[in-house]
Amino acid sequence: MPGDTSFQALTLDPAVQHMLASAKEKNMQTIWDRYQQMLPQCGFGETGLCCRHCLQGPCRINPFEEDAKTGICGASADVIVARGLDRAIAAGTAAHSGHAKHLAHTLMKLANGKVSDYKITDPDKLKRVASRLNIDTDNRDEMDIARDVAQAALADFHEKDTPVMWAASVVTPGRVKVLSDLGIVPKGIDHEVAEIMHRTLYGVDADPVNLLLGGLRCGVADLAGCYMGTELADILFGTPTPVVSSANLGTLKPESVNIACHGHNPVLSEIIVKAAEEMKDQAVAAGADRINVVGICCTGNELMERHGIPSCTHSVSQEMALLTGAVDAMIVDYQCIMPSVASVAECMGTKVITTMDICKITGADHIEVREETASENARQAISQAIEIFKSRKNKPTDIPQITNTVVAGFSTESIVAALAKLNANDPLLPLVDAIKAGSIKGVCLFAGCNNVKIPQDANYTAMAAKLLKENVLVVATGCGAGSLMRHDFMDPAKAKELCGDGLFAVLNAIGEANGLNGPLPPVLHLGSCVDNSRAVEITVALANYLGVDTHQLPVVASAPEATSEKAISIGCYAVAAGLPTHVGVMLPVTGSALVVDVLTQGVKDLTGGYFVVEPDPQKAADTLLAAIEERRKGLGL
Ligand code: NFS
Ligand code: SF4
Repeated sequence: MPGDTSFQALTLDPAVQHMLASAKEKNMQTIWDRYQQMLPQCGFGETGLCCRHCLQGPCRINPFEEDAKTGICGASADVIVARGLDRAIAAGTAAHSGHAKHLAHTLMKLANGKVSDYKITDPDKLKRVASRLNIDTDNRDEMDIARDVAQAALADFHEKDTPVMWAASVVTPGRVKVLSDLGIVPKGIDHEVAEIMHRTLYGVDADPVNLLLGGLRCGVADLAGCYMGTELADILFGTPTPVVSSANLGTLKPESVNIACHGHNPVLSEIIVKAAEEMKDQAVAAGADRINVVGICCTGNELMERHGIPSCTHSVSQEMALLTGAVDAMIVDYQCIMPSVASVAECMGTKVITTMDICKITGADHIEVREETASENARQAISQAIEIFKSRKNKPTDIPQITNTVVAGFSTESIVAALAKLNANDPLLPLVDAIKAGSIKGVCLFAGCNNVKIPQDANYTAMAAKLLKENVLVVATGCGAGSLMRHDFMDPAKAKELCGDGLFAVLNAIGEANGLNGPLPPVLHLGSCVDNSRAVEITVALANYLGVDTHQLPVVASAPEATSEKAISIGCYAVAAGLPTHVGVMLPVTGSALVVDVLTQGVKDLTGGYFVVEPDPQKAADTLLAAIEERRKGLGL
């Protein structure tokens, strides 16, 4: 089914174009309508020149006028902008690490015999992580090791004498020194978030550079939260291996009970998947052929990478899943869930079910899911979905028949295993050789969201297309991965067409050596947003292998359609790791020339990394290619 091309300016995804036409017909409001109503957006907010950090405010600084150059307390534009950015970094860090802390609690409860719905799925990874944390693994009971790992994870949240382990033990030795010399090794993840709140309070830190360094340290704490989130999820639910799946709205099936898992934490979605398998008979008794679980946003990535569960849609198009009329329940945990889904669901006669104490939505049903009773809670939610299916089964649905083939599930472990088929003794050598020979020029990580200000997927697809042709190995996470998968960038059949010759030859050699009878997909799916840790892990492995530091490698990152504050904190740790990091949406910092200068230039002298803010995808790709070339030269390549 083709899309409605009159919506091309809003989204490149034909399935979403189709649903936008359908929304218009139904006279239903979407995020794109609400964006139009919001225009023109406030220029003070846009440039970061609005402060509400005390009750004397709000203060705003007009960059074009002489009169008010400071807020009422005397805070300059530079200070106001830096404080605002710091709070965004803290919010992103709190979210990623909140997700990781949730997993740490689950692991602890498992080790203490308090839960029966969870198990250690990857004991080898448990041992590897434990060893890296200097936890003894010899002849010890698995649950004792798990308890120590969970203990170490929880200990990383508060201030202590030793640095945050999930930061200090995951970067190169050289990077530890760089970060220590700058005083930006985090002391505790929660501690850093709290300290940002303290220093950005009325009348505290009024030195913009000092504020930005504090923000960078919080960004390193965000790396710890993400890394911990990935590792604990792999231990509990399995480390991804390549898996064939599918994406887009066509993954919804009119004859099935469709459950969309939306949000982030596999602590919830894994249990939904298990309970859905067990409840098939109830669905069949209700007249369905089966229970069809699909994912939205990062939960979609988590389920896809571990189980090959299809991803329905991502980020700005989440309302579209409900508009099909085929979703019987959208079960959510936290983060990136637009409150509007509850009203769309109500109009469509379906349900949004919230499950977490910290994320309730007016108009949604709430079923509190606790680890101790997870399976029972999940069954309750699925029963509701089956009830809704009963009343909708004979009604028409409007599902665009568009699906894309996806090969997902690339973890560091599975990539190394695939490379080992080319060289069992020295798996990284074939990759390093390809980089040295120039058949792979460098690596680009695409991360982050879609943003209503940008035609959905336009920047991802334009940039990835260009970089692949230039033989840059492209990896992707989060809704960036979601975007690229909905445009066939994760379909191995498209590798020849999309990749430059050098890159294709490498992807093909790895695919053939692994018995795939063809290449790996053009873009490698590394997972959800916390799984940006996998990109860091691979980069650090390459740096250690070559005996250099991460800022010297031809590795770059891009969040071309960023939305969430989480994307900002991720950008900060990419910069702290030394990567040129592109953002395709203006950050609210342009009100301060000094802050812009530090982020895009000054920080280079400190970490080697820096931000590139460039809305034009072609120019952005060129800038990243130039950065890759510069680094290749630096390495003598
Ligand atoms: Ni990442 Fe995942 Fe998507 Fe953006 Fe939200 S789902 S954690 S923040 S919108 S990529
Ligand atoms: Fe205004 Fe200063 Fe208060 Fe901010 S902290 S609202 S700039 S008086």
